[in-house]
Amino acid sequence: MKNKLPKGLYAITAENFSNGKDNITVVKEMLDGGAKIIQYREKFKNKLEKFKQCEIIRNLTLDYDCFFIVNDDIDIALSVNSDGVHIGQDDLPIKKVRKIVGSDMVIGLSTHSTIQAQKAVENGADYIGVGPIFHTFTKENGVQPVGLNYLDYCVKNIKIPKIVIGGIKFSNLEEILKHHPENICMVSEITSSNSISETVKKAREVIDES
Ligand code: 3NM
Repeated sequence: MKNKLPKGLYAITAENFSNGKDNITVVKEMLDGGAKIIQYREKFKNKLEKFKQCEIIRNLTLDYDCFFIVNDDIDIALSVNSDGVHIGQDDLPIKKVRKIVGSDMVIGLSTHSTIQAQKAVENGADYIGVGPIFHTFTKENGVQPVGLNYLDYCVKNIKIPKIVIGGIKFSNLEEILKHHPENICMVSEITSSNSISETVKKAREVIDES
């Protein structure tokens, strides 16, 4: 049966922005704070290192009933049996990814324009990333902010779940929530906070109450 992405806060690892904590520690703290979706995103480790971390995280997320998504590495996603895989515009086309992962695994695609969002739906993505809404230091290749107009377009026209991302902080969260997207992602606001579990808890409260 097809996996179903929960609504609400979508948490992502970012070891470089985690005050020296490794991904496993970060994930444990996110789970303690009640995270219900965690994406493993890691751009600086080799395949074996990533696989080993994902194996551990898969088991932790199962214990906590948390949806687990692997970024970029379809082979790792399959080998640890994650709930989903997230890919970008320069990765394999969605239809090819679907053939590889089968019908049950959730496939998410980052989008940065209306055309990309429409194509994602046509090609069978299960959700799209919508961003970066604001300026972000966390994404390496520095895509320019798309702004709130793009979010507004997606909310009105794109029927699959939208994960809003990029420069989202507690200071601009209310503005994002006014658009009622299914999911919201705050990366560095969570990973670089003093208490990741407390920050996840607070973010969930604000998002779930909206
Ligand atoms: N993807 P922060 S922006 C991983 O727009 C990622 O597709 C983006 O990090 C996209 O919350 C981004 O720290 C980084 O700004 C977001």
